[in-house]
Amino acid sequence: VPTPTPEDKFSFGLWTVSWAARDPFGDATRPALEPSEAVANLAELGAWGITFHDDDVVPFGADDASRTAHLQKFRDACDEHKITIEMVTTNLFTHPVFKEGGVTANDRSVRRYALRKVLRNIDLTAELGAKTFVMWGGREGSEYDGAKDLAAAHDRYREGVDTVAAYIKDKGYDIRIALEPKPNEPRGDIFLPTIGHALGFIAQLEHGDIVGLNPEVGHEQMAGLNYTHGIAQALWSDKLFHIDLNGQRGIKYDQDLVFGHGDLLSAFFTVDLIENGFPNGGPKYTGPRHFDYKPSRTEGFDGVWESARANMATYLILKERAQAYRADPEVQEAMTTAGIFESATPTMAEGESFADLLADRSSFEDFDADAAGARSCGLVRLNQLAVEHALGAR
Ligand code: GLT
Ligand code: MN
Ligand code: MN
Ligand code: MN
Repeated sequence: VPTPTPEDKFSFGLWTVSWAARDPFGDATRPALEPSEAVANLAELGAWGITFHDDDVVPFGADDASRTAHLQKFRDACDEHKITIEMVTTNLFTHPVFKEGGVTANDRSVRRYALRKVLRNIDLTAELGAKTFVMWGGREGSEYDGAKDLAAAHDRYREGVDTVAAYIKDKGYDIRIALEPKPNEPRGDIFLPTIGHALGFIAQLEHGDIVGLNPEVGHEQMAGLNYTHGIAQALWSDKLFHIDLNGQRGIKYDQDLVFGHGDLLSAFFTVDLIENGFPNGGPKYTGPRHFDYKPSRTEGFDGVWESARANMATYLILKERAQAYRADPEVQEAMTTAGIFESATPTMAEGESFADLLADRSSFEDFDADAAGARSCGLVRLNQLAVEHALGAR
């Protein structure tokens, strides 16, 4: 099993290993973990980076002196263990004030408070040198369709994100915003439920040039969607700013399992895309390999560190397997047969007009649709080669 090194650029949410495992039905099964202890243990395991919410490090409502002290202790731990703070995010979901939403709350005073909390956190992000600012709108949504003016709510969401982005530009900060979609939980229905919804929203922004996505494996799969396809479209749109890797088993509550402990073959193709890129070239993801998971409630601290290790080990194994898959001449041949490389050829020839296409009898009048319909695409063979590589049988 490969061992991770900082070159692998693995990072973790501070809230992942620190999760005390309280769920809606049961109390915490583990004691709270000191942020500095989390940093030390992750570094020991080979992680490169860490991410956090304001409230993960500084208790909500702390005064300025205590805020400075908490942040200093955390920064010292990161410096000591050579851990990079690569992303920062804001907790707009735990305190009851956000129960009806943060930047989309019906109550204007709550929205103004939420925005102030975010802007303060942007300054902190810049101070710490983190380049990505995630906005996960866990409380932006509703349980009941009549609970919101849905157009006004989207206006307020746009106003909120644009205000944050405008502030970043005004200050000259080198920070990009990454929106994180999720279909539901904690709200019955959350706004920007999927990658596609979020891409559509970004296109409506005034400052959308510095706004992209932080898609999470489990969140897309909770909606029955294909994560690899989703991040592919985000990449193709130059909007894949960050990723949240974890595992999920089907359409149910957010499981936040270890990466690969959900749909393993999907994880294989996700790693294949991240590490090897599109078969015909194109944009590649070069950001941190960030894990957002929860160590199962059944585990003590031994299990917490085992699960942190497991995320990285599984990723590295899949990376080896995906590289072997692409390098295998039999796979290359199967990909050729399947038309993967032919798909890169534009449908219209260079300079070809509509008139040329309409005049090309071979494309329609003389085209044998029945013969084309009868062809074998070779996709089962290609997929079985992927399965055999993923299983280490080749
Ligand atoms: C929360 C959520 C995650 C988000 C985090 C960012 S917080 O744990 O479930 O998916 O990435 O706010
Ligand atoms: Mn999740
Ligand atoms: Mn997440
Ligand atoms: Mn989560």
